Amino acid sequence: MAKAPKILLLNGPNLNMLGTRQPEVYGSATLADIEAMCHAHARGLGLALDFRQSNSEGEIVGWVQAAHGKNAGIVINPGAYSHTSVAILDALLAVEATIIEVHLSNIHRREAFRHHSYVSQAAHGVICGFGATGYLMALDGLARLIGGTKKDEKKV
Ligand code: CA2
Repeated sequence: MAKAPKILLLNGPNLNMLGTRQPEVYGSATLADIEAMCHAHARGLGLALDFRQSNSEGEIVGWVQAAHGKNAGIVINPGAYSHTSVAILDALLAVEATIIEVHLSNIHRREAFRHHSYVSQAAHGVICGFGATGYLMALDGLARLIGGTKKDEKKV
C-alpha cells in the first residue's frame, strides 16, 4: 500500500484562543475542535497530518525549515504574521512542498492592514472567509494537487 503523504498544518499567534473571544469574526470552534475535524478529514483523504500552533515566529520558521524533504504539503494559517513576516515567507519559499494559506475570516473585508499577506507569495492557493471549513477546503485542495492515497474520489 502507498504511504500517506505527510502534511504539516501550522497555526500562528493567538489561534490557540479560538472559541474564547470574537466568535462573530472567527467562529465558535476551538483550535482543538478544528484539529479534530482536520485529522478526520485528512484520514479520509489518505493524508498523514501533523497539526501545530505557535505564538512564536522563530518556532514557525523552524518548523517550515524542518518540513523540507519531509512534508509533501504545508497548510498554514499564519495569523497576524501573514501581514508582517518576511521571515516566514522566506522559509516557505525555500521549502519544496505544496503550500496552501488559509484564514478563517475574509481578510479582504477587514482592516486595510490585513489585505496584504506576505505568505501568499509562497502559496499555491489561498482560502479565506469560510471559517473552520476553510481548513478542510485547504486539505481537499492539497489532496488534489499532490494526491492522497485514496484513489476512489471522483475528480470533477
Ligand atoms: O482570519 C484569520 O484566520 C486570521 O489569520 C486570524 C488572525 C488575524 O491576525 C489575521 O488577520 C486573520 C488572528 C487570530 C486571532 O484569533 C483570536 C481568536 C480568538 C480570540 C483572540 C484571537
